Amino acid sequence: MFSEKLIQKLKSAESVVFFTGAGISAESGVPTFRGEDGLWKKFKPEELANFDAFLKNTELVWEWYKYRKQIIANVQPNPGHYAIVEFEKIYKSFAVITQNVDNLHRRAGSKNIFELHGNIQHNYCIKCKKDFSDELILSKTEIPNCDVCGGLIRPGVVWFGEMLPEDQWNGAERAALSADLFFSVGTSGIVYPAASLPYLAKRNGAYIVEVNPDPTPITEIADEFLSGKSGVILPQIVKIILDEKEN
Ligand code: BJW
Ligand code: ZN
Repeated sequence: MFSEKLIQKLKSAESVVFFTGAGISAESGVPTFRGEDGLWKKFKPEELANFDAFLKNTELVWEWYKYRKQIIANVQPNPGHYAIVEFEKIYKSFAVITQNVDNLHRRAGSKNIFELHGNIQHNYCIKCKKDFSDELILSKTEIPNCDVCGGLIRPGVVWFGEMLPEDQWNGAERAALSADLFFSVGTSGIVYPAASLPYLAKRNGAYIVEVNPDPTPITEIADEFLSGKSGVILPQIVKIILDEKEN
């Protein structure tokens, strides 16, 4: 079912990286951004996930985030997230680089995580940067404002046109550069600079394995394309590693 080459790579790899997108959380019940189930009220993510949209349509953008905060608070990590936790126990050098803001990798038990697009549980004032809890945000029906300076409170995520958190990006780049086995899982690979990481890893000699039900631009450079759901495929790969260890 899996190629000899992949089994060989799983045996010999010293540094493993998982690069994940919304698809890894789809089986938990978190909608993806693009594709058939991906649209919220017919808005494209590009229309809502930017600072101008937030200033112009604050209520609408907050409605979208509150809707997603509620979903995320009520779902659980799935077998794909848990399989990635197992990888971290097996390989000494290991990192999860995620574009997701849903915290499900951490809740599953992954430790070395780089969050490129922030975290939806984080909220902060756009003027004085004070942090606010979800409890407070979700208890209000009106647009949330800062109790210190009156500024608008925004979700602590990265929107289009905004820089990625420097420490997270630098860590992710370092991990991608050092990877000899790089998994790209559940991402459409169209949002940059995140989508540049598989190419960077490839240029530096990593073996690229993509897991996705559908091909993406990353498929072109992938050494293996494993077509299917991550919650099904990743536990099968973990089983292979554990079986090989026993023999
Ligand atoms: C499954 C599955 C299952 C389903 N199992 N798989 C032109 C060229 C290059 C770049 C640009 C450009 N014009 C503008 C840019 C820059 C822009 C960009 O990339 N735009 C492109 C769209 C063209 N990028 C930025 O602006 C970034 N910042 C930046 O570049 O800073 C420098 C700068 C500063 C100032 C001015 C200009 C530049 C920031 C990007 C921020 C992205 N933010 C979002 C929202 C985060 C907050 C939130 O969650 O609300 O991040 S957008 C959204 O897309 C979110 C995601 O992390 C991101 C990626 O989506 P992802 O995860 O790939 O999800 P989907 O839905 O697209 O795909 C799901 C996949 O799963 C599919 O393939 C399915 O098949 C698969 N799947 N079920 C496995 N069971
Ligand atoms: Zn403030």
